[in-house]
Amino acid sequence: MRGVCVAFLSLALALMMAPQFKISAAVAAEVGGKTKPQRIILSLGREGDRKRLFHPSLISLAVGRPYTLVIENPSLEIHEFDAPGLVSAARSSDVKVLDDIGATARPLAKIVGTPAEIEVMPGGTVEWTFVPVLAGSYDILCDIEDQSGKTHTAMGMKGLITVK
Ligand SMILES: [Cu+2]
Repeated sequence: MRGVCVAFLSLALALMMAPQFKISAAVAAEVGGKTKPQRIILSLGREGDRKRLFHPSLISLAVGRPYTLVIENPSLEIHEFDAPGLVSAARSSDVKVLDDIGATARPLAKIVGTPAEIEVMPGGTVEWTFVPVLAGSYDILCDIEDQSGKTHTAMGMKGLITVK
């Protein structure tokens, strides 16, 4: 009987030390907001033009760490940040809508919870604060269409967020 108890305790201990439990604890701590989120600026298009691109187009994140993705639109047209894979692989904190780009931007609204798609008007910024909880590679798309009905992503506006 004692041997069974020891074996059970060892198994329980081994399970608690397993990597997935460590990640869960780390994620729980970060979702609790103990660490200041790392800010990453993602530009939708470029200042003053109509190029359809994400800049940068490759972003690397770590599981269990908090981030604020600062999604700016300095271009002349509306763009979208659509990353459904990442959104469902992240614990969202909130989404902040700002009236401008850069240090002088003032918040207009804050939405608590998970964003589906984020559209940003020219000259605006949206800050999404979240903790990635699942490793993987997640596409970023822009489904805004031009007059011909072609999406910006079909014209080359795509990016990739890798979570390790
Ligand atoms: Cu676009």
